[in-house]
Amino acid sequence: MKVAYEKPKVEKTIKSDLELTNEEKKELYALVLKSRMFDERFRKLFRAGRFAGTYFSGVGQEATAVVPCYKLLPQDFVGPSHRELGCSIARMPLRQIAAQIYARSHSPDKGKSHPCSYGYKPSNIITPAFTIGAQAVLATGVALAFKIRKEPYVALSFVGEGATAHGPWYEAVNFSAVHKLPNVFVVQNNLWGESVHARLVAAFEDFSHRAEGVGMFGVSIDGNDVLKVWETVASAIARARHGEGPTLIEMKTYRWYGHSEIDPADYRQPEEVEFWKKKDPIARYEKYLLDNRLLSPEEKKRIEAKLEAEIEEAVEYAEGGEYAPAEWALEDVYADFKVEAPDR
Ligand SMILES: Cc1ncc(C[n+]2csc(CCOP(=O)(O)OP(=O)(O)O)c2C)c(N)n1
Repeated sequence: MKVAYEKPKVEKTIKSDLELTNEEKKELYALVLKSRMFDERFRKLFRAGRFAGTYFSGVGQEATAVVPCYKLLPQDFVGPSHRELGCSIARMPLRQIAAQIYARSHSPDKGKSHPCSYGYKPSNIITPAFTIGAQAVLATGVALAFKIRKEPYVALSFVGEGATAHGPWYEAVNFSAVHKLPNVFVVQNNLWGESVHARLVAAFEDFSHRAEGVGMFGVSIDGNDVLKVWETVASAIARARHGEGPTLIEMKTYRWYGHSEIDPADYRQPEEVEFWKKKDPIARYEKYLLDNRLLSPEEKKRIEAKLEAEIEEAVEYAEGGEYAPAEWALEDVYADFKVEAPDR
């Protein structure tokens, strides 16, 4: 089969983005806050019975998902897991996210997936497979294609620490290391995989050790420090774009609520939750911006009001939609393309 492939045109030089401008720092603040406000609103909507299924909140770990996706190129690939609302907040219209959670037919997946499966083709976000760790396998395959096609793009994947104990994730990471692929593997260590503590998943504390076993560069950072996450991810992305291979980044963080909204999370001690709430990534970043006069209290209020209105508009959009008709169930299951017999 011959595939006519046209190399896309992109700027050859990638602006060195390790330093954020003051405007960008503020933009990033508005994005992490958007993730927090949207997430808290949707927890309430679920509890009020406004949509079905369940809801996976990422409150407390927003920096680990929003920040890596800030300023990616549209062609870059993002493989989120179930808790990565933040990736989509950075790369997808809010109303499309809301419609996805409500499983309405005008959502990008036409209302066919489980809530929190925020796939969005226009910005290369793959829908989470719900087999935890699977997005690392997909991201590795995509990164291999980028390398073969000599394209300067990167493929990011996101998993919790629990998923790193699964074979497919490890195989993907190993393959990427061997072939020096343009991947960034984010591991969000929020201490718990459902009710299983990280101690029962690995015999070490720092999940960046997983990188050593495959000969990959790995680093463990405070995932609740917005600028640290930025700096680490931006340099990993720059390395990947310049053919220097993949990076594994463990981000230490915490989910404030249960695994999903139907989990009371009573396997955790209240002191642990309180300890981590004091490390709130958004409050810390906000303090940094206010202390350095990069943000004023008035601007903060204006941003909040704007976000509130945007979220309400997204809820209205979702609630105004219909469920998908039953006959759609078998559509979009197989790709519709013709395979030509190879010349012999
Ligand atoms: C292969 C597989 N096993 C089990 C599950 C059920 N499951 C869904 S999420 C989850 C916990 C994942 O924990 P972690 O990877 O640490 O991510 P977190 O939920 O903490 O973000 C489990 C066990 C699944 N989806 N896929």
